[in-house]
Order: sequence, then C-alpha cells, then structure tokens
Amino acid sequence: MSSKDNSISIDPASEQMLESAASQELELAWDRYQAMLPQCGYGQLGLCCKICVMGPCRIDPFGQGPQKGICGATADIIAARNLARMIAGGAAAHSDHGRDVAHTLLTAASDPNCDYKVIDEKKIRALAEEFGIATEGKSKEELAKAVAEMSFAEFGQQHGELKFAQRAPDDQKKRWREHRVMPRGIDREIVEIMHRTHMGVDNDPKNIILQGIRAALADGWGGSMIATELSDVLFGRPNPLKSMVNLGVMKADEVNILVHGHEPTLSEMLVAASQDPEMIKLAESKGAKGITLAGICCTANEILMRHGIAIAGNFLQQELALSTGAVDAMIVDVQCVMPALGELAKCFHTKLISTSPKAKFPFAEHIEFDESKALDIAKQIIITAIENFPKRKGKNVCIPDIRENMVAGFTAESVFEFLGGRYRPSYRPLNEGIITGRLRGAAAIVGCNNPKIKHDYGHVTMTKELLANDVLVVTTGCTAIADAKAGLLDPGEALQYCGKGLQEICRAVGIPPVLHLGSCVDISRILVVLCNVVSQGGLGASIADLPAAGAAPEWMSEKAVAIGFYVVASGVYTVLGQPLPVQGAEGLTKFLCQDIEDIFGGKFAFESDPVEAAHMMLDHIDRKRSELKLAPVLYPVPYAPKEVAEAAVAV
Ligand code: MSK
Repeated sequence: MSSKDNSISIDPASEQMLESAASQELELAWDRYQAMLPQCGYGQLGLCCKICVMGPCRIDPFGQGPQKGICGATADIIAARNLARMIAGGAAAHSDHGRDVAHTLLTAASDPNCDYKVIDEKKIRALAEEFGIATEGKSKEELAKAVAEMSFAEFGQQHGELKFAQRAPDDQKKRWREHRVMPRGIDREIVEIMHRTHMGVDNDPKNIILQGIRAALADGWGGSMIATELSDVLFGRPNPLKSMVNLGVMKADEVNILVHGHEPTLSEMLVAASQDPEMIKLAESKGAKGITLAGICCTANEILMRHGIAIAGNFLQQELALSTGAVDAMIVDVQCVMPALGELAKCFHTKLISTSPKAKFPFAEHIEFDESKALDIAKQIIITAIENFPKRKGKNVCIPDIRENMVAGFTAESVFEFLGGRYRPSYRPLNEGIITGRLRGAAAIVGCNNPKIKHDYGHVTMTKELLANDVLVVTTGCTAIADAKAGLLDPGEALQYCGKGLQEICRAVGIPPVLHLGSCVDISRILVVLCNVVSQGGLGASIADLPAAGAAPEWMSEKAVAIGFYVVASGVYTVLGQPLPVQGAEGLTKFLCQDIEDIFGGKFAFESDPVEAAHMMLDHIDRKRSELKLAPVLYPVPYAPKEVAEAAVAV
C-alpha cells in the first residue's frame, strides 16, 4: 500500500467503516481534523506561550516579528517550558494509573472479601525482596500489603532514588546521577516541573528539559513500572496466547460490549462477569446468542494479554466501532477516550458508560467503579448492556467481516523462558543472534494513531521494513494493535515479511518476529528486556551500547512525550513520526536531536516517512554494531533510498 493513495487507513475494516460513516453523515476525528486546517503554526513549532496572562505571546519564526515574549522569554525558553509541561501531563497519567493499581493491591491484600486476590505469589515474593522486605514466614497477602505501601511511598518520596530505577545498568544510573536526573519521588518530579515552568522561575531551556527528563524517568522506571508489576501480581503474569483482532470480532447476534481506556481493574471484573452463566442466560432471554466482550486501546491490551479477550481496534477505531451500530455498551475508564463518543453514541442505541470519578464524558451514563464492590458493579454494567441489546432490533448494523489471528502476551520473563527454555531461561540465544549477525538488532515500535498520518500506515510499514532487515520488533499499545491487524502478530503469516536471519531465529526458538508486550505502561517491560540483554553480556555495558532503536510513528499524546524522554534518557535512539513541538526553537531542537546523546546515550530524530525512519534506525543499529566490533550481518538487504527508488519507478 502506498502512502500516496487517497485512503485514510490501510486497514480494510476501518476503510469500510469510514465509507459507512460518511454515508450516514457521522462526524469523525478525520472530519474534525479537516475542519481545523490550517492548524496553528505557532503551536506546531512550540512558539506560543500562554503560561501567564501578560500573553498569550508568540514568537515569529521568520524573524520579522517579536523574538521574545512580554517577559523576555525566547523561543527556546517557551518551547522548553511547553514541552516539560507535556512530559508532566504524560508522566502524571501513567503514574496515577500505577497508584490506582497499588491501591487495588492494598485492598485485595487487606480485605478477605475483596473480589481481587493476590494471584502471582512468585512475583510478589520477588518484588518484596527487591523492596528489601523480609519475606520469610510471611503470607503473600502480608507481602502484597507491604509492597503496596512501599509503592505508595515511591510516589511521595522527597529524597533518595526510586527503587525500580536501580534495575537500570550501572552506566545509565551513573549518567542520571551525574546530571542530577535520577528520580526521587514520582509526584515530586511532576510537581517540580509545574513549579519550574511557572512564570519567572527556571529560564534555562536545558535545565528545564533535564527536570522534564527526571519526571519522565519517574514515569518509566517508577509509575509505569509499578503499574505493570503490580498488575501482574493482581491479575496474573501474561503468557503467550492466541486471540483475534479488528472490528469483525463483534457479532451481530450477540450482546457486544466494548471496554476502552487504560486501567485493567474494572475490565478484569467485566471479563469474569461477562462469562458468568447467569449473565449469558440473561442475554439469551433477551434474544442474543451470547455476550461478546472486546476492547479498544490499552484496556483492551490488558485483558488480551491475560485472558485472550479479542481487540476491536486501536485509538482511531473508537468512533468507527460505535459507527457499526452493533455496540450495546462502550465502557470507558481513563485516557485516550474521545469526548466526541457521547454525541456519536446518541446516533445509535449504544450506551456510553463512564466509570472513573476522574473521567466523565458528555452524554455518558456514569456507573462509578468501586473496588470494594467490583464484581457487583461489573455485573450491573453487563446487565445494562444486555438490557440495551433489544433496542438494536430493526436498526442498521454494519460490522465489517474482517478479523485477524494473533499471538500476544509476552513479558520480559516469558521472552526469557522462550529463548532459553523453561528450565534454562536465558537471553543468550537473543544476544548470540545479534553477536553472530543472524539478527541485525532489535527495535521497539510503540504509540498511538494520529489523523495527520494515514491510519496504521506508519506502524505497519516501519515494522515490515525492520523485519525485512532482520530486526526483531517488540511493540505495545496501538502499534501492537495495528501490527496485529496486518497479520504481523500471526507467527505463520509474519515470517514471510522477515529477512532470512530473523526467520532462522524465530523458527529455532519458537517466537514470532513481532512480540506484543502489552499496554502503554508496559513499555516498562521493554526497559526490563533491555536491562536483561545488557546483563546477559556480549553487547556492551549500557543500554546505549545496544544495536537497538525505538520509534513512535503515529504518536499523539502527552504520554508518548513522557515515554520518548524516558526511553531517550535510558540510552535509546528514538525516531518520532511527528516532530516534538520544538522546531521553532533552534537551540532546543539541536539539544534534543544531537547534544543529548553525549549525556544519556540516546537522542531524538523526527521523520514522517516510515521507511526512511526505519532506515535511520538501521543506520543507528549498524553504527552500534560497528562500535561493538560485531561480525557483519549474515544476510544484508540492499536498500534504495527514496529518491533512487522513485527514480527507478519513473524509469
Ligand atoms: S492507547 S496513549 S492512543 S498508544 Fe495506550 Fe494508543 Fe497512544 Fe492511547
């Protein structure tokens, strides 16, 4: 599929729904994007400041008009302050999610009547030891209580260093300490950004960004990692499993319930409630053949990873899913939920149900989630959806008959076991594969959808290009869903896109070439994989030494900015499909795309063409291979740069 045709998505199910929505004159994100054009150039370049009401101020990027705000802030200062506040927003979102999971763990451990239980005893014991808690003779509940309390303390800690940050290789920690970005407490770092970017406080762009990095690290090695680890304890560690993906997982003759957002707590209970024989009987009494539960975005990834629940779509499919007319209830929690959903749901019989006191939406019914009555509330929600099913009768329903098989559910631990075998877990085969040149390297592709970019094109095109060049890909979030829809998470189908070396490795150790590691907070799993690869040996002493790169080809959220910064500060070269809003600030752009590498070993690059971006990542991987003096790659793939390729087509 070329980037030049007029389609909006490379996903046939989405294209079908786009046509259907247009024929019904439904308004979608793409329509609102078109209506917004031309978008504000000052905002895109990071040159607009509205931090105080002497402004708003804007810097003229052409050098003709004002070059300073009313307070005297330059383009670099304004862009740095705006960017740091984006990091604060993203880090706060991930970390508050982690705090909520810690709260659920505490409730589960303290209340024997709680519907949640401490499931993974092995993991809670390991975590307790990591936190320095004496484990001998203690029950898993006692340990869970202690770990939950210590996790809370990580948020409010005023001095010292975060516990999970100690997992990073020594070289990374040394760099963080040297540049005073080792995170202290999660909340503290976020608050300090807000203080420093208040009018008249920190006015050194580099100093502002270093605090942004400190908060981003507090997210990746703090809040997000707490969310992942404690979710595994509560809901079980994921293991590779089979499932299905795309809008076609909904069924015309069943009650269709979609979960959307990020937190796994309520959705775990919805899984249990939707499988309750009483609920199924009730659905049948209303004329349905059963109950289909599926998901959108990362709540979907959470229940996919642990229960194999199908995924209906990624970020830009949330409105398309409603447009099928087949959704009896969409249950939303927090993050990435469009406020437009309520108005769209009104065009159908669909009930939009909000559940978090932190996130209410126009035209949504609110059924507030309470952990102490979790299963009862989940059942109440399922009953609401079932009772809504008969209202669908006689209405126009259009579910694209398109779905794809996938394997998901990898973790840092299961990759370890797959590679070395359950009885001799090891990253050795992965490291050996890279050292001998059978594998060129590894890449993490993550992030959202964005109507500025053809839906899924960035994710899928970049993934295929890297696979063809013998790069093992790990993925999370909406990229994982995009890749799954394109068949790249189906081990049988995906091998056709791989270079010879990657095919050999995947066949030898039995892993697919694209590993789905979970939701957005589970990028913390990728950090742990990188640490394990470093400690396995043979590929340098630091994450920055590894022949590895990261990318977010279709990112849009503040969370992606926080992720980008903690990944770069952890030593990873990271290519973004949309530039950060800094390009009007020359000094800041140079710092982020060049100078920062000397400090942390990673840096940003911006490239909207996913093939070009993939080759920037390959160039970086090759540079790292040569610095490590590794053998040449066994099966090099010739690459024609864009101009040459286009010239060849013209000829
Ligand atoms: S859901 S943050 S749109 S990846 Fe995690 Fe997708 Fe981006 Fe939300």
